[in-house]
Amino acid sequence: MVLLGEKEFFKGIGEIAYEGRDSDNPMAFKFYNPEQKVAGKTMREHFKFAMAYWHTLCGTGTDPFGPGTKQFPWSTSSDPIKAAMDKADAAFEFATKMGFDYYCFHDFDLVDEAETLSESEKRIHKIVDYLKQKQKDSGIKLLWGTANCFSNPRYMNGAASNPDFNVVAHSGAQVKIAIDATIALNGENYVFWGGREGYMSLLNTNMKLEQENIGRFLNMAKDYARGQGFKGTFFIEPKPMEPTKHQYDFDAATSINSLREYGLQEDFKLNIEVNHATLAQHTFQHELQVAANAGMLGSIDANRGDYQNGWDTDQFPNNVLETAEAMLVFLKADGLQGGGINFDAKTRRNSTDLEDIFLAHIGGADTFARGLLVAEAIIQRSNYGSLLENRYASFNSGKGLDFVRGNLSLNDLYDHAKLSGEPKQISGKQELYENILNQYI
Ligand code: XLS
Ligand code: NI
Ligand code: NI
Repeated sequence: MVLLGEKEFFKGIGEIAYEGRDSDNPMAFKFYNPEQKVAGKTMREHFKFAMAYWHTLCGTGTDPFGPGTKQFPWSTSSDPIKAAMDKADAAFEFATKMGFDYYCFHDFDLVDEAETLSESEKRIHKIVDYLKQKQKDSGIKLLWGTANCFSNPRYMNGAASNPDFNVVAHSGAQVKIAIDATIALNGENYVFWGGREGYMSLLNTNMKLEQENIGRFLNMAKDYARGQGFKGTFFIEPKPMEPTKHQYDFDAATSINSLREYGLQEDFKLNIEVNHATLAQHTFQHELQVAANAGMLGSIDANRGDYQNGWDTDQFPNNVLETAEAMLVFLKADGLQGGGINFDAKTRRNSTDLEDIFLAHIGGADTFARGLLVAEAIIQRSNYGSLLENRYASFNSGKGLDFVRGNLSLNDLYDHAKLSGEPKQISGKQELYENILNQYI
């Protein structure tokens, strides 16, 4: 049963069902079958799909060349609380119809920011009460909350990294309120994407102080949330550039290093976004692997970029080949720690029908489902696992094993090399691996 508020916003659209790959129904899943078990867990459990409030409910299609193109029927009231409640009704109607168990938001996606901090806080409290009821009625949960400390002009020089302490404090207040909201809604995680934490010119920047301040700030936020009983995980979402030229959380490796430097490695993990990975000149799977290696693969922002463009186009995922490769990493890492997969993606500016939002999410969910099925098949049915293992077989016995155990010195390597002579050439067989991947698509 679809639980609705006073009105139905997505008229004529029912619950999206799994109909299998032969279905011609555009409003049905072809691969995402929530209850189907893959590698020991249902798809629903693996993915924990979430609706991203900002794109889905607030993204009207503005770009640098023109205003929004989409008239959302939930944003019509001039009363901010009424408008926020309508938006929440639309959000929960959408997630319910999609069969998604989660949603995620920035503070001011929920309700418009007011003139003063206290008035904004009051508004957030009101809408949080409303959302509590919506969560209760629908069973939909909060995957994570976050604070938008980058859109308001006051953050033009950064938030926690701002050269002015007054702005740092303001963002602290905003993060406190957003953490309170996340806890009140039983949010499972809390995200920090360093919106404008970075710089445009080194000439006017004290990089060391800015980064140290971020470390202090994140520790304060963590201590506050833990003090309030928050048990969830904090995520850093790396991104190399845009809006600033040099973002401090450039990529997974950089962010992991910062977290260790700040002493936050026990409480924080990473939220990896596909398009941020590609902007950093990495692949999505590379970033997942880096996070997994550090035990920090926390959550995923699903989308894709455009390889001919250099910005965060936030398109919906549709590349099965790349997603399958990413799902190989995902399955081998035993999935995500605490997080899920939210669609941090927007329909194109000229996709103006309300149903386009459904079509986009259906395609995104199907892409991940198909990728997961391919990855499972490769792991279970092909010789991929043994091929990869054999590539490193020299470390399983003899001197190689001694090396891995840390029992050799540089002199031991010297002796070994002298004894064993020129190493035999061993092919990397990349094309074979690529063919296996293709075979299971
Ligand atoms: C922007 C980010 C943002 C975060 C949440 O590029 O992806 O949407 O996910 O603040
Ligand atoms: Ni994101
Ligand atoms: Ni992004």
